[in-house]
Amino acid sequence: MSGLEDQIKELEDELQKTPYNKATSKHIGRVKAKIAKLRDEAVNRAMRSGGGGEGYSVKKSGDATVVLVGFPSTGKSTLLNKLTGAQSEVAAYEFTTLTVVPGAMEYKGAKIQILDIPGLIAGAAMGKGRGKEVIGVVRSSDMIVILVDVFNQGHVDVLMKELYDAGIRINRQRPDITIKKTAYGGIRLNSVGAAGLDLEEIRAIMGENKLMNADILIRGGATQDDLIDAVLGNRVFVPAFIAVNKVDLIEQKATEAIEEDLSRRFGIQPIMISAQTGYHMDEIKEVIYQKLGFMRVFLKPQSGVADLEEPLIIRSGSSVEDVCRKLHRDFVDRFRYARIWGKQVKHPGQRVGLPYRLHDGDLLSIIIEH
Ligand SMILES: Nc1nc2c(ncn2[C@@H]2O[C@H](COP(=O)(O)OP(=O)(O)OP(=O)(O)O)[C@@H](O)[C@H]2O)c(=O)[nH]1
Ligand SMILES: [Mg+2]
Repeated sequence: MSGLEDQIKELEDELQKTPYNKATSKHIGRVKAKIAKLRDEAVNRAMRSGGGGEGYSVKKSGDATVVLVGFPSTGKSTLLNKLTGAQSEVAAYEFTTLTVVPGAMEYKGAKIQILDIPGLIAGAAMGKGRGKEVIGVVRSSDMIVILVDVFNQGHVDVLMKELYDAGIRINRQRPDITIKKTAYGGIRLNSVGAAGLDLEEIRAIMGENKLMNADILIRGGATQDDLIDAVLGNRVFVPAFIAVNKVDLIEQKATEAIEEDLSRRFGIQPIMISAQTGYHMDEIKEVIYQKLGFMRVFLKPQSGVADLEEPLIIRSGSSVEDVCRKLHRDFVDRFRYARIWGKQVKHPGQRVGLPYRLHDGDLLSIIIEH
């Protein structure tokens, strides 16, 4: 163990022993901020360290990228092959996959890229195993499938911790916290709704990060961890779900017990699958599709009738610009304006620009220069 890890361990032990209440909240805030800073330093150090160095480069393609995260031999490659028809090597020994293997899954008109990666192990966030390379790929994905097998449901806890340590926040909205450094005036707090933190706690956390003067705006409440995340930055917020593989190897009753335990402990309904037999493959595709969020947009040519048969499938929240990019690389440069018909427009045929965010079922006409 490095000195950094020892220090983190010591502080974590202290945190465990301290109950959170009004009297201890300031101290806890300070300890948490210390841990987060040390961990960031450890992760950065691991990321910078040499030895096999450059990390993986994967070309993103399709409408979204989903990454399969799990311990070695849980069946990531088997699952990738089943979902996409890719041919990632499968074997009964650990660390079969040593690089990133992409596959393409088409579902309900969406093209979803799925990435098979080397197995993750405890300590990955600090660079153990192929942690350094793997974490980079996970951070830049649009969704994470946390894969364990029926004999190792406890791996979910380890994987969650590794992801957290690597600055990856799962199934959460980014807290709405704005920090503006100032020249003087100390730490000042403004909040919309209850802040959830008192000024003393905030000062303790900011002070630990050498921030003595700043205006802080919290909308919709925040925890100490949220504030620490905001101070340190560099956090990614990614949706995820748990899949439990190899259910063909145990009895139905045992499967149900695992399902119940995981959904109770993590508040996420896991999906029980067998990548080998193909059990629940349509279900997992549907979960991926639903969780990523897609919508349909109908296109109407500048002169002509709309194609109401075949909608364009794009991520929910996409803008007119996103659609232009998808249709043709020139469209953004040659774009003049667009017209929208739909439930959310002010009037039928409303004129909009590139940043306009579309809604499910919108009818869109793009006017370009010729
Ligand atoms: N019975 C059963 N075996 C499975 C299932 N999925 C995978 N396996 C087996 O489990 C072993 C490991 O599968 P892989 O797909 O190589 O696992 P991996 O997660 O990619 O492993 P690494 O690349 O080493 O990280 C192989 O022997 C597979 O045949 C399943 O659903 N049921
Ligand atoms: Mg593999």
